[in-house]
Amino acid sequence: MPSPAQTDAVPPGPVRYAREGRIGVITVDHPPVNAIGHGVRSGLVTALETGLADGGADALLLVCAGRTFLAGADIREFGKPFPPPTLPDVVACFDAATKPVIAAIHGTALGGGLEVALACHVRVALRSAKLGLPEVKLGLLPGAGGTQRLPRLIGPAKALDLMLAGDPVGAEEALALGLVDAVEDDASPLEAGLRAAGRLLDGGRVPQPVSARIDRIAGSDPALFAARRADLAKRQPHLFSPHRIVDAVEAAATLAFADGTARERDLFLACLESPQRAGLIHAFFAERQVAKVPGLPPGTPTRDIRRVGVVGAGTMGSGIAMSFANSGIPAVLVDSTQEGLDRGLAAIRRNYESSVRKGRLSATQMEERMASIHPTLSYADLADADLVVEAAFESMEIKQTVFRRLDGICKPGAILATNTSTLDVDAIAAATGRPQDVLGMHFFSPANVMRLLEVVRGAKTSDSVLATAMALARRIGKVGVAVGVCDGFVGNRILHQRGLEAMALVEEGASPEQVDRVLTGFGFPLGHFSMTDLAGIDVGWRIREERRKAGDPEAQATDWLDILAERGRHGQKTLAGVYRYEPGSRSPIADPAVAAVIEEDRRRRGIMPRPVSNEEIRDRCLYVMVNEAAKILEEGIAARAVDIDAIWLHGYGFPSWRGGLLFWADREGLGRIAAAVQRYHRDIGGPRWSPSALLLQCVAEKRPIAC
Ligand code: 3H9
Repeated sequence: MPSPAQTDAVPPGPVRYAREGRIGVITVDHPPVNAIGHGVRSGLVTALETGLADGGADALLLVCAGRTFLAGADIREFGKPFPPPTLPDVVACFDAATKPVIAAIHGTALGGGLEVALACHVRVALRSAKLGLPEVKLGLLPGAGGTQRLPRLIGPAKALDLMLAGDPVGAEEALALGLVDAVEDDASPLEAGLRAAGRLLDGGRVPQPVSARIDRIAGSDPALFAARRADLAKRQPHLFSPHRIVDAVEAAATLAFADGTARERDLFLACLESPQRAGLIHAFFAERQVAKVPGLPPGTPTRDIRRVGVVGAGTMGSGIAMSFANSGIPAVLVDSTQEGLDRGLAAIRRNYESSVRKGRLSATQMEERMASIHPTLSYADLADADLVVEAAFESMEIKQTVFRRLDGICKPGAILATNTSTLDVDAIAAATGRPQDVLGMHFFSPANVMRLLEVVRGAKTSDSVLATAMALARRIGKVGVAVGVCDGFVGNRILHQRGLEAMALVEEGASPEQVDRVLTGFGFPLGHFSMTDLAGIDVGWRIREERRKAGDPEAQATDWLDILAERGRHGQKTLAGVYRYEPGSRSPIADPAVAAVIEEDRRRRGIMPRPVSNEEIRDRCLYVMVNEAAKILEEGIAARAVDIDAIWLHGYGFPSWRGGLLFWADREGLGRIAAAVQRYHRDIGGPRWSPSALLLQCVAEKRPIAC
């Protein structure tokens, strides 16, 4: 189909108008994702006015060029003044159009983009399109009429489901919901839109604007809103915008359209002003920024990864193999015993079966994924792997032996990665004759679920190996963050310091439950000790044993956690750790037996317990993390504050609405943090409280550490 001829009526810009027969075509062309910034907003209004004035156009079609329909408001503009026309102004112009307007959707129609489409008379989507209102993930609500129009189209209950989850739905589901009027087999959006416009004109019946429809909201049950509020109070007590979404949808169901829209505007502005909005938008850009590694030129050649190997079929190795299988990359899974291999495969199958039961995976997909994991006892099967991830026991001796073996078997150019969480990647690389091809790929448990991947660059790792691992991370749906070599890298190094502080607080008189309550109150999904139970106390115990052997001064004394581990209390997996667990439940229950072990440990050390305030727990647990993060930046182990923020957001459940550890630290006040660090250094001591020079420098220069 020829592309519409350009008229001279609208000057070149991100939006153009042209006519195709009886249809006036408005095309938005604003790469990469057609975000609705100021230029697009004014272009849309001008193009719409041109189309309405064009005597040859009986209907108007809105389409987008490039890979997607409008991806929403331009997020970079939030927090700055919005020059008119605002997005609600644009949407109002479409709503009031005196000719039928059709939106043809491809790629993703998100947020304000979907809201523009909702103000059109008809929506047609390509079968591959996705539609959603993800504003809640940015601490916002749909603020361009979405909270008022969507309930009018699909009913308040479904509208709340969509807006509170923020996840997009596919075109078929959108059709079933009534969100779109037709789904077209994949053609160009222009072709699909012109076909739909032709049908509309031939049929002669133009649907009412969505704003005028009331059948889906008439007689809405007020109990719906009360139930949603109660559910949010339980599930997302910290979050601001979901509650405002319920208020706005209730307004749609109870007020006239104009009044509901005014209410939406007030609620949107309240969200816009909230610190949570700033935090969540920082988190959004952090995820994208970390993909660009400083010093790694864009376009660095990457190696082709078609087939991978995983060494070790334990919890980590099985999860890593699943991560690859889930992305269509076949994996050879090697273990040293048949028993280990069987156990790993059984765990993988159980995991997939549970996804099938929950409807997240079809039985056929499960079998395809199982078939793409090739179990073997023979290292020789790794000969043609393009990349091998070693996930053996956390012991330098074992890892060096594995790497020596891999070096002898793997083809030249294969990348050899270690999943170590604490050991020296350079020492592991030195066991091979190809240290340039070695790096760390540190997955987080459960590896098939957690999005973080620390990509550890060794002293000799080549640019192309690093670039390949970063690209692979994206391909398997992970957030890859490049870090340097040090004990624990970035995430676990900070976690280790928090762990020492949490232990010290318990020794001084706090209970593990109190420490955990303070951390979950801050917004972490799990407290420190619940997380220890989840990871397994034996893992940390083994690491502490390595540290003790290595003579680390902070890890020498056996503590009450070691005593629990020695007594077989290894955490959730043994139904007993710092807490106890009922079979089949993950809910921690405080255990007097553990309180007795702690008490005994205090007596042994001659410590008289004292009451510890929640505020002290909060400050000590968080400030010790900030101090360590600043040292990591100082040493260049992380290149930017945003890398540390992304690591804690995606690997350790740092509350995304707080933006990230260092983003939060700036808002908490670096001066306050530095003063406390210096005080704790004096009163508590230990290397973890020695103040970071960078932290003190930022305070002296009155500059933020993050942004
Ligand atoms: C909203 O609409 C509010 C309204 O209700 C009310 C207003 C009054 N703005 O993710 P990618 C950039 S709130 C600015 O790698 P993909 C992104 O940073 C908005 N920039 O691509 C990156 O830049 P860079 C609701 C944006 O193909 C580049 O585009 N909408 C925006 O993997 C490529 O992004 C959303 O929340 C934006 N809206 O995924 C949608 N979106 O190259 C947010 C992207 O410099 N966006 N960028 O790093 C997405 O979910 C994904 O980007 C999308 C494409 C699925 C569209």
